[in-house]
Amino acid sequence: MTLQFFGHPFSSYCQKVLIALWADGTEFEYRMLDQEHPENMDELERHWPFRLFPLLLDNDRPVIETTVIIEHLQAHHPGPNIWIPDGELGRKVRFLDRFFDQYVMNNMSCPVFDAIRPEDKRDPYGVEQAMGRLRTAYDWLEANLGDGPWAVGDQFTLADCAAAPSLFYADWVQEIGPSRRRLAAYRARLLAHPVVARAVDEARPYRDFFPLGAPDRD
Ligand SMILES: N[C@@H](CCC(=O)N[C@@H](CS)C(=O)NCC(=O)O)C(=O)O
Repeated sequence: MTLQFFGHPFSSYCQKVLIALWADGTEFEYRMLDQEHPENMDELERHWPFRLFPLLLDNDRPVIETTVIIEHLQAHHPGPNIWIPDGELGRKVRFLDRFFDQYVMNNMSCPVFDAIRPEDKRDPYGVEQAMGRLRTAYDWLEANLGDGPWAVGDQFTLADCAAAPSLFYADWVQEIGPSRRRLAAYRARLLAHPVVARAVDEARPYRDFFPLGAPDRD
């Protein structure tokens, strides 16, 4: 098999890439990063000593960073979706992809990873800052997202691949709430998309892993 995907179903960044792979119907071998398969983590580390995932191996060539992986898929394993359109629309997609990764996903991750640190290594100030930035991100999205259905209009793109897992988990950390109507509706549309629903379902058995406690919904 040409493509090997190293990842875990509960990981938000892994879901970002899985959504693109599944939406295109691209075949790949799933190299699960779990305790039953230590050889997969060893191999990931050989390619990427930061041990961050997902990682894609394409004919033994490592492709790293989710945005770059999806660009690589579009260039070398294209399917029906155009993940990054040309021109101005593409620049908007790239901006929103960065926005969801940097301002939603990473701020959402801060309290999650803080909760699994030893108690004397926790960073309440950093968590407070991240939660504040997450609320700012929500307000910015509420004011700046269009009416959809997707991040840049009619086309499901890289920006939506980034948005789906980041908004899914972010709402568990800090509720979007009914006052941010447009953002809440966008999250609901994302979760109803068949490949996003698949990502949520495949991660469902691992909800006990969520360090802050997964809410009883979604
Ligand atoms: N910027 C990276 C982020 C990857 C990332 O942070 N992945 C998380 C999983 S969602 C991870 O590997 N966490 C393990 C760790 O922090 O040790 C990307 O887009 O691929």
